[in-house]
Amino acid sequence: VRRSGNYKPSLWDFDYIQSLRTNEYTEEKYSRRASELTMQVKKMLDKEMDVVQQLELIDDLQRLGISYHFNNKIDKILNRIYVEHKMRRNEDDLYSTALEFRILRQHGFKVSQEVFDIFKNEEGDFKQSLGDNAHGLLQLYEASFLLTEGEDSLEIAREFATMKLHHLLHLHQVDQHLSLLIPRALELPLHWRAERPNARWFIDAYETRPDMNPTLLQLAKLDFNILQATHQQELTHVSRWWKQTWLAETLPFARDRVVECYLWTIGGLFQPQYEYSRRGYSRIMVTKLNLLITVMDDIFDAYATLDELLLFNNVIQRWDVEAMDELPRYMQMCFLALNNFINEMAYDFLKEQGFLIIPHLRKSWADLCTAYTQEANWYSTGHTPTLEEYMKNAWISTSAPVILSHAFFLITNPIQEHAVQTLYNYHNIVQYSAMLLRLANDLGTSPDEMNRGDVPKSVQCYMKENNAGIEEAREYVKSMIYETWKKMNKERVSQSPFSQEFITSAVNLGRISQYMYQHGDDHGIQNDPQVKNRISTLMFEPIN
Ligand code: F3P
Ligand code: MN
Ligand code: MN
Ligand code: MN
Repeated sequence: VRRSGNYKPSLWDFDYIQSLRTNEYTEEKYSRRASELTMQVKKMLDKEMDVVQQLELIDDLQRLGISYHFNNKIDKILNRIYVEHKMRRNEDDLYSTALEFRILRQHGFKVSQEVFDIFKNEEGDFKQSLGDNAHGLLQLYEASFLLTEGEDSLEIAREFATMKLHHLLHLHQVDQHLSLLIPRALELPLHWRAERPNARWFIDAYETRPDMNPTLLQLAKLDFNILQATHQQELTHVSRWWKQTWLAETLPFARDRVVECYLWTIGGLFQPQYEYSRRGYSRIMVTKLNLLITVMDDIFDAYATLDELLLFNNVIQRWDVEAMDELPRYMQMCFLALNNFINEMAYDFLKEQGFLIIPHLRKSWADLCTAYTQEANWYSTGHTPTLEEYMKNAWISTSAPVILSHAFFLITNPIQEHAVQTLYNYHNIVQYSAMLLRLANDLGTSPDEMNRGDVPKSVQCYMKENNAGIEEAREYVKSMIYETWKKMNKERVSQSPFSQEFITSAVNLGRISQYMYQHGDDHGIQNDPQVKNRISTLMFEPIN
């Protein structure tokens, strides 16, 4: 019997998406104005000011989503602050200590957790007298999420700050601006948040801040709107491709999610960049990839019979185009679309960098389908694996290794053979990114997956193994996310053959996963009434 996810049609139809082609923010007068404002902010960054003020400015630029214009200047400033930091005696101001710690660590500088020792008593607990310092506690809270495994002091800092912040909110003892920021931080810390959605939210919050800087605000709004227009152009492009493949029509059981697939791409994989050509191409390709992944997943999870998918997996393992004959028509459509896509990407790559990546791309798909098939076998035999056994397969079945290996070839130039090999050994950075996707996905999608019939997910594996209830299991999965971030925090600043941009992409894929599944399942089921609004404000509505 074929199952179905009962997915609803797309929230945005083809004509609506095509209508986005004309957006006034593509006009040159806007980019000219943005350049002027950028120059003004550069001057601000050059001005003499206190370390704290400099850090606050950098923090605001980052949260507003415009720091990418100032990467060089920010690096220089932070290098200087870091050198001074090592000479300075630890200060006893919690706010500035935590702010400096977080910003420096975000940028890969080595700062010891011991900077917080001064705020602790003899027993090693944070001093109770800090408990009404809301500004300081919020900074401490955000800073604590940059911890790595074994950093107990930061672990204690997080517990202390979380408790005290809840308490202050409860007593209504925070000013208006903080009463916006604190609940949001408690929901998800800044370090776990995807940049674009966060910028959209923060711009509104910043506008209400008594000491906000109008130049920053103007630039942030304008830049957001210009980027949104660029993204819309790319989206219309992908949407035409998707229409031409006719896959949504051929596979009516599958999710038809062009906009959402594009959102994964901008949220997860790319720092904002203007130029259409290079970045635009990469974003378009990754979005096509996401669409194909989503459809393949629905075939394996729900629609195909076990016989069909074993056959399909066989063809994919050998990448045997000749053997396509044996497949049902809907699988032929899907496989040929995938084959064309890989060939297109490999052709462009061959043209630009002169070697053939077809075997690599195929390999990542073969691994994905092996993992899919494992899950289908578990499902068909009614087997519930242990959580460990499940996770060993489930991080691959997220498709994150497929996404990151394609992204690798799209954003790395020139490519070193050594890096390719490391990539295909599925380096830690790939694995942790995939774990975050898997765990967040399971929290968001498993209720519907269990209703429809699907392999037990992490939540269910934990329940069975520990004879636990669902709430306990969900809490455990959340703690696994926290633990994975600790490992990620170490890995993202360790030596590796990967470019900084690729590493950031892997980290950001984890972040956008947490965004996508924060309110349930924004990608597939979409039964949260706010989902359409959430995506529209981000993708379609310019900021006034
Ligand atoms: C891997 C998933 C998907 C959504 C698509 C995500 C992309 C393209 C990054 C396939 F996250 O969701 P689903 O919940 O169906 O995955 P699963 O592995 O649980 O079947
Ligand atoms: Mn699925
Ligand atoms: Mn699946
Ligand atoms: Mn899922």
